[in-house]
Amino acid sequence: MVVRGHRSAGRAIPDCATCLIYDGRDRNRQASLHAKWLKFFVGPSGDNEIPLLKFANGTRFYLGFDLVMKILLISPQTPDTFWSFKHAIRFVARKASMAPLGLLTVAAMLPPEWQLKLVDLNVEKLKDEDLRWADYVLLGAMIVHKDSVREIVARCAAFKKTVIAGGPLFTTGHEAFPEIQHFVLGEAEDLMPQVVADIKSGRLQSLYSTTHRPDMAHTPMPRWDLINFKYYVTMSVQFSRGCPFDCEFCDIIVMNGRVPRTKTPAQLIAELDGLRVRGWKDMVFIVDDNFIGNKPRTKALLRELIEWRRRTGTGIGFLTEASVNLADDPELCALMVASGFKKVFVGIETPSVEALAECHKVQNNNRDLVDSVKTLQRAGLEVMGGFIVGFDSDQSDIFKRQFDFIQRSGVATAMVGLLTALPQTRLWQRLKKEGRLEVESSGNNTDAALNFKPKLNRDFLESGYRDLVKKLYEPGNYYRRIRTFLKSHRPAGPRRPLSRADFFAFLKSFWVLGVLHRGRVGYWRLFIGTLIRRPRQFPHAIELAILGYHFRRMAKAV
Ligand code: B12
Ligand code: SF4
Repeated sequence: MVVRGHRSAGRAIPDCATCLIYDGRDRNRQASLHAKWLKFFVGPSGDNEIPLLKFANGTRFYLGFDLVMKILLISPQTPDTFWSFKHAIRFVARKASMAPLGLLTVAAMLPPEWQLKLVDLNVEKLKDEDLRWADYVLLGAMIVHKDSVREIVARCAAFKKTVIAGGPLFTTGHEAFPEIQHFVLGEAEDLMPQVVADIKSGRLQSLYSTTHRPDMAHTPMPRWDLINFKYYVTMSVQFSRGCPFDCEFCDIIVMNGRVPRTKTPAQLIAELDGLRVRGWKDMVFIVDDNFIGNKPRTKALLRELIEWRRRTGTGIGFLTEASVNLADDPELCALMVASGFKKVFVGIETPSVEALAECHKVQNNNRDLVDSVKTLQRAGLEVMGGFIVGFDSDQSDIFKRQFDFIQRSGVATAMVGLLTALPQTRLWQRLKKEGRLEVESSGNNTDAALNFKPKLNRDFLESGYRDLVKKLYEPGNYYRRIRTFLKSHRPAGPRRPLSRADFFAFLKSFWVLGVLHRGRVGYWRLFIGTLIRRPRQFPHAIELAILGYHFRRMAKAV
């Protein structure tokens, strides 16, 4: 019989899955291949195939078969921290804040005929039968998942399953996982064809990596079919990777580079449409490193998004991450708001100009940061902010300065973290050179644990950090911040229809925040005040109140 293969001196070379069936030299491999599903196919032969049938008109056909692999994709458990939103998620009866987009994207790079199953440990348990079923396990993780990763890998080992690991955790530190045999480091687009070929041939290499940054125009549409939307609060998509700035502590530029690369607007809109036709109506997080890294392309996308909204009448709203210079571009802000953006996460970091200079956050320096935040709020965007304490130049008054700064800005969702040296960043390299690097980062910059020797006294810094976080989320201060925000915020752009989940979350908040919780006075003041003075902002105010409940629970645990 003639099979598809690579022609060499008139015979098929056993370097692809098909031909391995005939490769009697490797008894083990042959036995395992018999246990797998096969996909047969007939097709017109190209130059590389040996024809099975030849018709009189010269058309030639070949018969081939491929292995249909069973791939288990696992997303590890995210610990409960500020970022897990665990206590807020309960209000909307969902299980996790976001779906694992990295794995969903990698899944789309596998042959479509392979059988895939995705287990996100944040929404379901990993069953023994899942592991038994799988031929290979694909694991995607960030640093904060370390512990969960070790547990998963141990379970895979017990079932003798081969693990292929990828994602930020491994890209920046795969050496810490000697128990894993196969890694895909960096962006997977250019590497997966080889990984797939090697899986088929049973000759997986231990390391796949490249310094080349793939063109995102070739990134496939995520495999939404692998997840159940009802478990998640937000869906995520990605338009660009990379950021033009060069902040010392940032590992994004280590992983994704400083030249922003984007998908085409048509590509992103197809992804959003994929979500829409599957019934998604809620928020979508555009998880770019910096959504405005390449402003002309962002504007081109936004113009098409506005048109897409008009055409489809979708109620989907957006949130994203961007640098603070967004505030300098009113046209960009207006386009974002008109296309349905409601929130933007901005790395505000610190009121200290010395610290901004130290970490090379040039875009934040030489401006009034509170004023920039207010500009964005007036444009119709809620600003969520990242703040950092623990810079070398920080003085003992930094906690008070941060507190006043955050309160004035009206940034309700203030993610305050201790400076963390993430692997391979410029900060990490500098501290290593200075002999100040102590332990690996836990990946969670809100756990009050420094991984380097600070200039300020360690205990002072760690306890000052804890006090700051507690004070920020203390009900009186938090509700005051929401009110400051509501005063500057001018709701604009398409209105998002309230879902059933929103409605139930409101009802639940009446009971939990308005009756049971000690911050009930602040809650009712916000509730009644907003209803009377700013009815359009009422749902937003209650949403923030619910988030505050989560932050307060986490602050207590810090
Ligand atoms: C969305 C997001 C989250 C979500 C995660 C939701 C989820 N289920 O995935 C939430 C909000 C929970 C989150 C939380 C945190 N996050 Co986060 N997050 C992101 C963000 C913005 C997008 C991730 C994403 O979907 N990217 C899009 C996909 C397509 O890209 P990707 O995941 O990198 O995948 C590509 C490759 O890595 C690779 N790949 C990925 N997985 C796999 C798997 C296999 C098998 C293979 C072969 C390849 C592969 O192929 C993909 C395509 O090229 C990234 C930044 C970014 N731009 O990536 C940060 C990022 C991943 N987060 C980060 C951090 C530090 C955190 C926090 C610890 C925050 C903090 N400062 O404390 C918390 C941790 C959670 C906690 N409870 O404490 C860091 C990770 C650093 C690291 N080296 O691990 C990043 C890179 C941002 C940063 N620099 O700070 N985060
Ligand atoms: S602006 Fe944000 S993504 Fe860009 S380098 Fe700085 S911290 Fe990293």
